[in-house]
Parts: sequence; structure tokens; C-alpha cells
Amino acid sequence: MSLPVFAVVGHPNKGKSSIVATLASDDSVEIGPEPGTTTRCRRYPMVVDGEELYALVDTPGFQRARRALHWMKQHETSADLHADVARRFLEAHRGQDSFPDECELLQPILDGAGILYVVDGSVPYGEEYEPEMEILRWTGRPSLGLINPIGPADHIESWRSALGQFFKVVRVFNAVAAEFQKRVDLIRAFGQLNEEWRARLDRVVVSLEGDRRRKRRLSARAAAEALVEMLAHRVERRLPSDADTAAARPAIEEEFREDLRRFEQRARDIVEQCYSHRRIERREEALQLLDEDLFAETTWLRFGLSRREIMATGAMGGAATGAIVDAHFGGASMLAGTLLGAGIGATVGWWTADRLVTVKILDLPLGGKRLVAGPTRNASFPHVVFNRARYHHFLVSHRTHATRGDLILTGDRAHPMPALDKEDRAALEGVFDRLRKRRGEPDIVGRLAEVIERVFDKDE
Ligand SMILES: Nc1nc2c(ncn2[C@@H]2O[C@H](COP(=O)(O)OP(=O)(O)O)[C@@H](O)[C@H]2O)c(=O)[nH]1
Ligand SMILES: [Mg+2]
Repeated sequence: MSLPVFAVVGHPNKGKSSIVATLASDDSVEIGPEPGTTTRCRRYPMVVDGEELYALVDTPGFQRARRALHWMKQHETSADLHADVARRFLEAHRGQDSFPDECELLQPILDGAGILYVVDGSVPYGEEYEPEMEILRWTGRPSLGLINPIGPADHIESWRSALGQFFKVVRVFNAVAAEFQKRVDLIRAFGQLNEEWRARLDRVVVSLEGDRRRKRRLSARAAAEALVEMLAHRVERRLPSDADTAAARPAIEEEFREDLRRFEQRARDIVEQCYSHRRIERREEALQLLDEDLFAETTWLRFGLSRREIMATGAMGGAATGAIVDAHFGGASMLAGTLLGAGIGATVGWWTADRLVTVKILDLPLGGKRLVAGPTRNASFPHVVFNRARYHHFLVSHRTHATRGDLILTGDRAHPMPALDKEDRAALEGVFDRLRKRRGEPDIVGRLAEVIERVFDKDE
């Protein structure tokens, strides 16, 4: 049984390369606003677990379809020989200047590829598309019409009627936004079209779905590991007995924060790699957005519990007054001390990042001091980290490989996640609570990963 190969063809600038990128999960495919970005065919394999499941061929757009069809009609005998005429067209013009693009794109089709014909559903249908559709029909290869709505205008219905004249199956398929399920449906639909590939493409669908689950599981595991690491993290410094501990504190606090940022970044990198996003761009200004400081107040508000929620449940370790902070953490907490020392009210407001880090100063038995930052005891911190990981995973897992530009995790778009189910919320709280109390438990990472995976699954 031959490997399924799909040639993606159409007019220039209709999203062919975008569809190739999306269906091959390959963000290295060149996509450009100017027509003619693709001049040669290029094959992109879809590989899962080391096995090539199918391949996409990106092709240049039709340029001289009317004249090409004219040639073919002049050489026409009868319909049963149309594919031969197409083949003869290719032989007659290959390597010549007259039809370079047509020859280039017909080659893989006549070599046995299936056809994905792409049009832009946001521009009106016109009969200028008919010669190329006619040529494709002449090749006799299994084919499917795809309406890719690039702009806001809607001409989908007229396209549907027109494409229906040339293709047995017509689908609306947004090259840049197509959800995983839509991609799978497309593969399955092609299997229905082509007897030769049916069994194979059914297996491909099973592989793709399994692969998707695996990506989710690995991402959840990375998020869980980072979270547990962040909650347990501590940084220690030894100082001589006469050292100025107040002066040493900012550096150790900063080191602690920097470590937490690093843990989060590492988990994000893993998630992006899991989903084969190798080129998520982080331009200078976007870097700040993407890596929005975990310790900025806006981040806590945006990703953590709402202010009211925090006040109502007392989940956050502290509120607007020092008294409550003290009550929660116990008067001995250096955290509260830091806070009061900083002059609560004037500079702190209802929330401050400083409360995240607790720095203890311990006298060492043989002289000298130990400065210990962390682990954080802040109750909303794990929620914030979890929500950030959830949102990041949501964006990455829903991002097609045709998407270019930065991954933006901030601004108006940063509130998209629905509230957790009661059950998930309770499970999550349970794990956080255990982590906070540092009750030893075998495989707490595994338990957390399980809950996170369930949430990711529902976000799908
Ligand atoms: N918004 C949006 N833009 C698209 C879509 N498909 C393609 N484009 C854009 O249209 C342009 C041409 O896309 P490309 O895939 O290179 O088309 P090709 O010339 O047919 O290969 C690029 O700027 C794409 O970003 C889509 O579904 N939505
Ligand atoms: Mg292209």
C-alpha cells in the first residue's frame, strides 16, 4: 500500500503553504503575503513516533491554467484518456519556459498524490478558476476542495456550489485556525474518497489521536514538575556572623525569583517542543509580554484568583492589612516582617510580590549565619503558576503550524479560560494543600500531572 501523499494546489496566495504547514505540523514551511513565495514543489512528511504517516507537497500556484487547458483540449481524444493527455502535457513542457508552474505542480499529482485544492472563501467566486479545476479533474486523481476563508467577507456558498461541480467532497477549512479535530476529519474524509488509502488513513487517524494524547500527557507532566519544583524551591547563603543580613537579602530574594522564572520557562519550552513548535518567535517587546513577570501585580490579578475570591476564601496568605498577614503566617514570619518593614499601606497596597519570598536568618552552631529564601508559603502562588501553565498550554496546543508571529500571553486575550469544574478544583486544591504542608506523599508529581492532564483534556 503506497504512502498517502497530498499535493496542495490552487491559485497563488490562497493559503496553500499554510495548509501544508498545518497538516504536516511543520512551522518551517515558508508562508508569505506576496504571491509567488513558493516556486518549487517541496515535500513535508508528517512523522509520528518515527513513522511517516503521510506527506504533504507544497506547490507553486497555477499561473497559466487557461493556456495549459487549451493545449490539453487540442490534444484531447476521449474522457478515458484525459489523464494521458495531462501526462503528455507534462512531457511536452517539462524543463521549458512556457508552463514552469503548471509542470511543477502536476508532477507530484501524476506521480500519484491526492489533490487538496485550495481557494479563498472571502473573495467572490469567478470563472477564472475553472480551467485549473478542469485540469485537476483531467488528472483523474482523488481530490478534495478546500475553502479557506482568509478575510472577513463570506462567499463560501457560491464557492461550495462551484467546487461541488469539480470535487466530490468540499470542506471549509481555515488554514491558520483549523482545530485538531478538523484536521483529523479532513484526513478521514480523504480516506473515504480513495479506496486505496482508506485503511491506511483510518490508522493514521488513530495514530494522530494517540499522539495528541501523548503530547497532552507530557505537557501536563512538565507543568506538574515545574510547579512542584517551584513550591519546594529554596536558596541558601552562608554569611559570617557579623555580616549585614539586610544588605544580603535583596540578592538572595532576586536569585530565588530568577530560579522560579527559569523553572516556568523550562516547562514552557518543553510544552512548545511537545507540540513541535520550534520557532515560536520571541521578539524584544513580545518577550516581555510572553515572559510577563511572574511577580508583577497585574499577573497575579489576571491569572490568580479574583480579589474578591481571595478575600472571601482567605486563600491568599494575606490581605490589605498587616494584622491579617500576621494572623495568617504567624507573627514569626519573616514575610510579614519584610512587609511591615517596607511600610505597608504606603508602598504595598493590597498585594506585593515580596510576600512571595520568605527569607529566614538562622544562626549556625559553629558561628556564622544562614540566609534561606523559600520555600514560598503563599497560598495563591500555585494557582497563579497553574493558571499561567494552563493558558500557555491552551495557546500552544491550539496554535497551528501556519501561525506566524509571537505567542502573546497577555493583554485582553489573557482571560479566556473557563473556570475549573468543582471536581478538578477540589483535586487541585488537595494537591496544593499537601505540597504546602509538605506532607510527604509518594508521587505527588504524578498526582498533580493527572489532574492537570484532565484539565488540559477538557480545554481541548
Ligand atoms: N488570516 C488568514 N490569513 C491566511 C490564511 N491562509 C493564508 N493566509 C495568509 O495569506 C498569505 C498567503 O498564504 P500562503 O499560505 O503563503 O499562500 P500560498 O501562496 O497559496 O501558498 C499569507 O500572508 C498567509 O498568512 C487564513 O486562513 N487566515
Ligand atoms: Mg505557497
